[in-house]
Amino acid sequence: MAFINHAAKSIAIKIVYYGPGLSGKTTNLRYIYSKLDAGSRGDLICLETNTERTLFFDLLPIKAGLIRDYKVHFQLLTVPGQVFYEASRKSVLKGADGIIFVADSQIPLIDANLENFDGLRKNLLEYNVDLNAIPLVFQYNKRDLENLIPVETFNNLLNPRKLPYVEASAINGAGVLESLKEMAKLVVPVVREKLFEEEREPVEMEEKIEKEKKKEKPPEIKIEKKKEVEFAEEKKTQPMRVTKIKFKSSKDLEDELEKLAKEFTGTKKS
Ligand SMILES: Nc1nc2c(ncn2[C@@H]2O[C@H](COP(=O)(O)OP(=O)(O)OP(=O)(O)O)[C@@H](O)[C@H]2O)c(=O)[nH]1
Ligand SMILES: [Mg+2]
Repeated sequence: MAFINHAAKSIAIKIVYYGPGLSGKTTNLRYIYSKLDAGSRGDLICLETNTERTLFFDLLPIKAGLIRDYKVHFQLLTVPGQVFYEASRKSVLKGADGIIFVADSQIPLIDANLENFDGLRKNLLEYNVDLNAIPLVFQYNKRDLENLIPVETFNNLLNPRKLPYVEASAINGAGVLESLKEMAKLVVPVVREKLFEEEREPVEMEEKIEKEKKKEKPPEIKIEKKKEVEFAEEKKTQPMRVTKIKFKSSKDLEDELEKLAKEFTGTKKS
């Protein structure tokens, strides 16, 4: 569930990049980082092993316009894809508002994709979240390589509900921003409804008036136009600044993630 701070008028939407090991999740975040100006994003936080593989997660906070007069921040997170990091993978999923499933398109990896996707379903269920009920976008990555799983096969196996999917080559940036935009299209209306419809419940009269208004014209998603999930794309590549934080144990992960979300939206724990 998105984190809202009424005092600071800000909302943090948590998007998790999930997928098997080495499918290109971290590469997505690095590309997004490189294309945003410093004012539109925070530092990239990466926890990698010395082989550059994600140990716990990568995190990138970015600004993305407004919902009503609330500033919207997306927190982009990756999970570690390697099989033995199941506990961390599950922790990172806690409170996710949307999932971008980064699949590896290479034919030998078909089972790895399916197993990982099944793991996603199970891990979400442990938080009582149904995979069918959460905003989900598929990214079929590494389309620049040869010997690829056809898109149709991917869709038959992973995406029978015909959700948005993007063919990508994250290493070249192709499809990366598109995947994020597809996610924003799905997740922003859901978050908006959850946060503001619930809040309006006690004010019956106001609600009725709102409903009447809605009948007349379709609901507007009020997002600042120039930043509307365009994420202020920059031409020149930004120098990479990566923050590394230390953990005592993977048990601290959930607390740390929550703390980072609050700090970014202007609330510090008192
Ligand atoms: N050819 C090709 N290589 C890619 C693409 N995307 C990522 N890679 C490469 O795949 C390797 C793994 O990429 P990462 O982004 O680290 O993968 P990951 O999903 O974060 O991996 P884990 O954190 O270990 O789960 C790196 O060598 C990338 O350069 C792509 O679109 N095409
Ligand atoms: Mg990674």
